[in-house]
Amino acid sequence: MKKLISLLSVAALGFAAVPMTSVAEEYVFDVNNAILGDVNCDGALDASDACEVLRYYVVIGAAGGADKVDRDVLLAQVPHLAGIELLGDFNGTGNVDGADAADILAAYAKNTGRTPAEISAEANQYLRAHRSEFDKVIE
Ligand SMILES: [Ca+2]
Ligand SMILES: [Ca+2]
Repeated sequence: MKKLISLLSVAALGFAAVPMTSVAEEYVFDVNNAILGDVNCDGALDASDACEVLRYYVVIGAAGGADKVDRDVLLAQVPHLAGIELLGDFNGTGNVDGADAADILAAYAKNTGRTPAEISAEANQYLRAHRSEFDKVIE
């Protein structure tokens, strides 16, 4: 049921360029309960979302811009692409970049009272856990 809601929500928003199979398998997106910046759609805004925004930003940066990156490359290297495209523009500038990641971390700190050191440790833990995926992006 959640997968169906995900599929319908994304389809209703007109994101036809996103292959539905990928969306249905990887994302649980409820448009009524979406949290801006929660790009991995796990219901919480935290350091992992900032890491995923940075991953996306690195991929589009390597391609020379969001308008130049091959869609297949994005889909292969950015597992939370639909969430990033829907919820990643945290600061409302019209594009998703490193500033959104920084602002997500700042909001996470403000919302939770965590210190920069604690948040940095969480981000490092997330990056270590997903190291093989991030290494592919950097290669
Ligand atoms: Ca999240
Ligand atoms: Ca932005």
